[in-house]
Amino acid sequence: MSDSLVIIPTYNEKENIEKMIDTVFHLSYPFHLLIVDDGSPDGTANIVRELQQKYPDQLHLLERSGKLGLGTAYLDGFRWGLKRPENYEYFFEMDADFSHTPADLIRLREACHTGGGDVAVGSRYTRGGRVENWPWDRIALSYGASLYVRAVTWMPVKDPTAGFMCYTRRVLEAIDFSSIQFIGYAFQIEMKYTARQLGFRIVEVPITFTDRVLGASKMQGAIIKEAVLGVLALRFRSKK
Ligand SMILES: Nc1nc2c(ncn2[C@@H]2O[C@H](COP(=O)(O)OP(=O)(O)OP(=O)(O)O)[C@@H](O)[C@H]2O)c(=O)[nH]1
Ligand SMILES: [Mg+2]
Repeated sequence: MSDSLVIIPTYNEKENIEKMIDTVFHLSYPFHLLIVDDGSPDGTANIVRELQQKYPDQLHLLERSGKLGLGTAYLDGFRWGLKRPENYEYFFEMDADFSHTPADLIRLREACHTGGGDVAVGSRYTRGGRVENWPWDRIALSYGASLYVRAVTWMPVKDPTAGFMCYTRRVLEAIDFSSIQFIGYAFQIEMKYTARQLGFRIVEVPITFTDRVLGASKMQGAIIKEAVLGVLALRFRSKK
């Protein structure tokens, strides 16, 4: 049994997925894993299915028919996890590409379990946080985005686009998933913003974020556009 479910959305992550799964299951805390795969043409789901023989009770796979986006992958994962008999208390978001260090899951969990957080953010831009191996223009875009979000929403979170997260059950149960509209970076902002509006406490845990080494990025212009316009929409919505 475990009280913690780590959700990893995947799209063409065959170079990373096996090592990621093995790494998570060798951590000193017994996390469970749910991979949400969107019919990856490279066969990522087949690798997961084989590993389920090795980790039958801990490793789960949710398969969707096509590339439906990161936001709905997480929402489907949360819905799946909330109904499980394990009665998970902590739900984590993490990328498959090792940009997030799996051992930091333990620190995120602690920030909620003993640190008083309802939500914990693995933060690049809080004191002690870092970004490694990113070209300067990518850092500028990401850091600029965080300043923009804070200016528009006044949300006191230094890394509002972060995708390395721990949500407690009470937060996910309070959020109306059908009201969540965005799919990319804007999804990450919208979830934090919604949690905050519901009065939950968000704590930041400094992390070192590393650029992916293997596999291809799925970042697209449309995701950036959604975030720029979506943040304004969030603010406007909250004033109504
Ligand atoms: N299920 C699912 N997973 C996705 C989708 N898009 C991206 N992912 C996964 O989401 C995680 C983050 O995607 P990345 O491509 O690393 O995006 P990113 O971190 O914004 O971009 P990079 O920094 O360039 O890696 C990875 O585990 C991807 O495989 C999607 O549409 N569906
Ligand atoms: Mg990545």
